[in-house]
Amino acid sequence: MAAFPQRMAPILTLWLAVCLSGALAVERANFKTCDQSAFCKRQRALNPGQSPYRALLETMELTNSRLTLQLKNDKNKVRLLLELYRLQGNITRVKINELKPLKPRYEVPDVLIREPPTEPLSLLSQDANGVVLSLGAESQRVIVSALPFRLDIMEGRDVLLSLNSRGLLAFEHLRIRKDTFSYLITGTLASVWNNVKSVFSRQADRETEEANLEDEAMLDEKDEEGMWDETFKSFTDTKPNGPTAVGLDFSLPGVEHVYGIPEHADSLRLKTTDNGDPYRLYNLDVFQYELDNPMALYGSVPVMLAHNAQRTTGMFWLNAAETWVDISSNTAGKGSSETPQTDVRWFSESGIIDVFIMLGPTPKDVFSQYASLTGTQAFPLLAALAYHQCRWNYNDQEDVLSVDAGFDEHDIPYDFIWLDIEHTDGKRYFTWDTNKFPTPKEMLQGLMDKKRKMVTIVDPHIKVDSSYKIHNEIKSQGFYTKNKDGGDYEGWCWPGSAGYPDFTREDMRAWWASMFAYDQYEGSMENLYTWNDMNEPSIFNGPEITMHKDSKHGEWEHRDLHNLYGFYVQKATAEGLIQRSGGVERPFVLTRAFFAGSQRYGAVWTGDNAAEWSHLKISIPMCLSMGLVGIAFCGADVGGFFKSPSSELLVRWYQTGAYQPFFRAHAHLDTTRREPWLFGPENTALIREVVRQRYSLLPYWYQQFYHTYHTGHPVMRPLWVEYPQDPATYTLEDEFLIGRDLLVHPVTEEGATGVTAYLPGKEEVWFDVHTFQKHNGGQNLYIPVTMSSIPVFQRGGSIIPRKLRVRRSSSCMEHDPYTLYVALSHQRAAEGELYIDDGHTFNFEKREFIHRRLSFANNNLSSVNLAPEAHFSTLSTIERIVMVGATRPTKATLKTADGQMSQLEFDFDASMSVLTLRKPGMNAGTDWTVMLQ
Ligand code: NBV
Repeated sequence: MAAFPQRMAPILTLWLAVCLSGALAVERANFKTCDQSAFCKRQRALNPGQSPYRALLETMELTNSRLTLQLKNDKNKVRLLLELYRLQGNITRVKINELKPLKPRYEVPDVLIREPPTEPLSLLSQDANGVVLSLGAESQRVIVSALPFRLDIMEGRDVLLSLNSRGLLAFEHLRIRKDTFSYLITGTLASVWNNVKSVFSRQADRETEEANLEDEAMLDEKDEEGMWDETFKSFTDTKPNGPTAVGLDFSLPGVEHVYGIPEHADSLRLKTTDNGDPYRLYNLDVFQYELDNPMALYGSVPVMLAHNAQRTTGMFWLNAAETWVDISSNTAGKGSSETPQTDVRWFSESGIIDVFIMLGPTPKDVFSQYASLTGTQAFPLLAALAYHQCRWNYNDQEDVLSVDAGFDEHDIPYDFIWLDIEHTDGKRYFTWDTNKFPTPKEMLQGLMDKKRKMVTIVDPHIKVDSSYKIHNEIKSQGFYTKNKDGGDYEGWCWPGSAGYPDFTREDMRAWWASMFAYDQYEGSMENLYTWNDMNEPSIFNGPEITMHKDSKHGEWEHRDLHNLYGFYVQKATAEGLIQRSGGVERPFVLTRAFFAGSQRYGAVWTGDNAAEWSHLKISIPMCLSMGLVGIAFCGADVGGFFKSPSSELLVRWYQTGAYQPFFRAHAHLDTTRREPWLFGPENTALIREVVRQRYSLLPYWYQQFYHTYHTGHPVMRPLWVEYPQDPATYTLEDEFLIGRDLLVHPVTEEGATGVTAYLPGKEEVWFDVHTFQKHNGGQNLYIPVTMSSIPVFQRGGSIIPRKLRVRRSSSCMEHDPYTLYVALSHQRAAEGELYIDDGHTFNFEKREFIHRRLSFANNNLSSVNLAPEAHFSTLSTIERIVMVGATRPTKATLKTADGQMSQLEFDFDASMSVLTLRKPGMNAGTDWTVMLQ
């Protein structure tokens, strides 16, 4: 460990930056550019051209569902093993590893939900140039060309995607350092011995002359700077395994638009990277991040979607090491006479190449294909979709009580109040500062009495303190991540010197989960949930504010799995919350760091944004990008974390956040207080109104999350997901859809007097949800706005359930009646759903729910059971039906499940064509029909 004053330096800088945060700027020098990352520089230095790899067709083996063949690098003679699988659901998996690595290379565990089921592959033809395999349905084939090696995935005569067509497959094989003396200094004796042993045993296997020649060629390779160690600022990264990077290029003919690979504070449509750094995926705590930038942020999902009017394709690069992604396009900035093509190149510091090509063809097919690999969004508690009130920090119990009372006083609903790091005893997580929070259970009980909940923060840095139970247990069980020399890794974070539990270990995760038991986490109760912050992991005195890459998780280096650390922290925490209830209750865990598959464990937020208009705007593409790669439960700090928002910005942020999946206000310790009632009565009223809009729409949000849990389709969607053939939607990022039926164009410009929203679909009609005004689809619509305006439109042809009796929390509204909003299409029809369960347990998995199909056709509105084998009962009734785009009936008759008929009262507003059926009163879980005459 570095000396104390040195350790303090980054913290001082951090604090100075926080306190003087007039002008926000990321400390760019803390983070590597591609040029400063040795493997990135090496990979990027390779230029497209003829690949040195040839496919050795004579080594090909084809079993029912797996093709293997060797690839040989003609320059260094090293052989790789290519494996190709056809997976169920139109997915092709390509794995490339060394044929005989000196020791195993890291293959990402725990991210795939199972070993993906395969489908038969069949050989169509073979000659000296290559082989052609059938990919099953839809005339899809894969062509493996031998010299040079390349792979083309075809449909009919069209190339959908090519691998190594630009010859950039680059696989740095494991090797023994030639300069053994310096190797002995930088590496450990043990790893040298292991390497030597494995070379000897490999040598014993060797029978052919050729193998020896290969070794000679390997030894001929020159070492370059940065291969065996690398220094960045004052940090030296030792690399006992030498260079281990892997890279591959992909070409997408006909594609101009690519999306995904979060997390970046950048546009929804990814930019070409020819004139700057590639997009970086390396989970980092980037203090005061900059916008419109490919720099890495807190989380990484190595999934990219390519889209054009004919097809959507996905690529999932399953590698958890530091990864960079280059994008280039032949049409960028040029005329459109050429056939467009996008070229993508991925490279990672270690591990293997393991890539899943999801062939769509629709956007929703790609979502389902990806979900079949990594799972879907955990179905959240209904309350978690409501409003969350957070700040760093609510100071003490009294503060919590008074904020809680403030919401009642100002008639604003909220469900969760959050406690940040200051609630603990000296940043010892799972404890309370007993001066400020002497009776946490009393506090929690008070909240519970009002059907409200709390979240406390539990970070993964553990104070090194022999009087701290958590530390002692982790230490004594040997659960800490180790440094390169085998001792417990220590870094500097909020508590001072801290250890970092090795969350990659299953036994460690099981132990961590057990710490959430009510008798372990003192002062906890059923209405207390968890927030995992700083889990990149953030280490103030570490390289790039994170963990040394040469630290160890068992046999593996941190380098191999860095991007998985935060995933594991959230997984262990969510499992803890499930276990404490005996498997009955759904957990709620918010995480800052994430990876592919993190959707299975809870929600994600976009970290430390700022109270600036540009940050409000970017919250839309940031959450849209996450939704495209499975993480549906995304939100940004409402109000902005750093700095203090003007009241206009705060109101606009509430109006935007209320229509994004995770809706939480949060603020930095040094900002002035900003509970919703502190900005004068007018602004309080504006905030109250929009929070209430969120609450009334919770039935629809919940239903969307139920769907995403089953399908993997995002809740907050770019318009092109629903209108894939409309190029006008491809770059839109100032508006979005919630599910299929609500279009939101929030006001994100200061002083705006109007916004122009694109209403998609020439066949569609859209209704303003506030005025019921009708607009045709397929047009740009100018909407004048005032401070109270939030342009939201309901698609004609849809039915949306709402609960209009907003109360102090969502749980208080459980048994309240529904109002159905039926928006008619041009054809005078509409469809929707109603999903109801208990809102908090896993009993929905035992089919304890109500799922109804609501439809309007031929003047009849009816509710039928979509899940006859499911059972649940509700006290909620339908108290009102509002039909927009309707005509005046003479009579409205309700027929209920028992065959009873009754006449309904109604109003008709001819100016807006709105028919309101009053008090039909039937139970929401039953069959019924309303007939209009
Ligand atoms: O725990 C304090 C903060 C938290 O409020 C914020 O939301 C996190 O993103 N945390 C980061 C650590 C310090 C930030 C300067």
